[in-house]
Amino acid sequence: MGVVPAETLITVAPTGAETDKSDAPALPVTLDELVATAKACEAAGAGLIHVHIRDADARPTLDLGRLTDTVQALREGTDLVVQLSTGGAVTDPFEHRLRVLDADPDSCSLTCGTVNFGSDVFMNPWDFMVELYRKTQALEVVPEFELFDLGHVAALNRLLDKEGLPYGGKVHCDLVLGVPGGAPGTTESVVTMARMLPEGATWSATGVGRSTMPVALAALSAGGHLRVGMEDTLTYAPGRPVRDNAELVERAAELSRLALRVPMTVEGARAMLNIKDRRTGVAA
Ligand code: KMH
Ligand code: ZN
Repeated sequence: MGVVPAETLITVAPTGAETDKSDAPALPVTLDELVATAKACEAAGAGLIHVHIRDADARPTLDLGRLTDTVQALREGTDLVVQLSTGGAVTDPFEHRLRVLDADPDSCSLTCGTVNFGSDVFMNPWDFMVELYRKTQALEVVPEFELFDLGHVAALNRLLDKEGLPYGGKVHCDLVLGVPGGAPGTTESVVTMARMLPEGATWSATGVGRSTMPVALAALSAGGHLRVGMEDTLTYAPGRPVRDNAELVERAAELSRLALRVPMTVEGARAMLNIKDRRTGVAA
């Protein structure tokens, strides 16, 4: 796991695909709401935004036109690293998930294996992983490897062995813990999975629901970065709903400072991940 870095990349995942707007009115589901959220989270210390979008009825969608407009709007309104989800919703077909990259994001998620997801199944078979990975390399999009379970870490190592390094040469992972069916959101999961990551990889962690705080504290002490947001967490404290995504970023920034690690700037995030600068067309 190595040395604890002096800075913390804070990723915000503001929307997700699972929560209904009617159950969480603060969930950003329109483009205007998403851009306003992104600006507030950038001001609060976020460096990267993990994006799921919704259609006109606030249902999850991977519509390519909407995704393209979203990337452009976030790029115009913020300097955040724009990461599109290729996980989408559990019902999204593989070809739509592959097509996400055509929206020209800076980064995309790439989940390294199938996992039970409540009473659903989030499908990520090997051949799909490889096809998606090759497309990230061809389009110079930096993948973030989403790891829901220990076997996903083994699959990531196998992917890198067989297919080489990602675009930009940096391996960045996100431990997604506490999903019903995946690794639990505990310090033990954080440490066990982080130890198995490829040498030199950077990683963040997020704990779903009540595991948010244990996972965040474990990640900070183990040298990881933080992902927070309403995709994963709807309750700020027992009995108290999250006000908005920015307050989760503010809490992450405060935790980071308490751990004597400053929130990473967006330029720091771009450098750490070796993001191709699509804002100016200048290669990383
Ligand atoms: N919504 C989940 C089924 C990702 O964004 O890549 C998948 C997910 C992972 O959220
Ligand atoms: Zn997601």
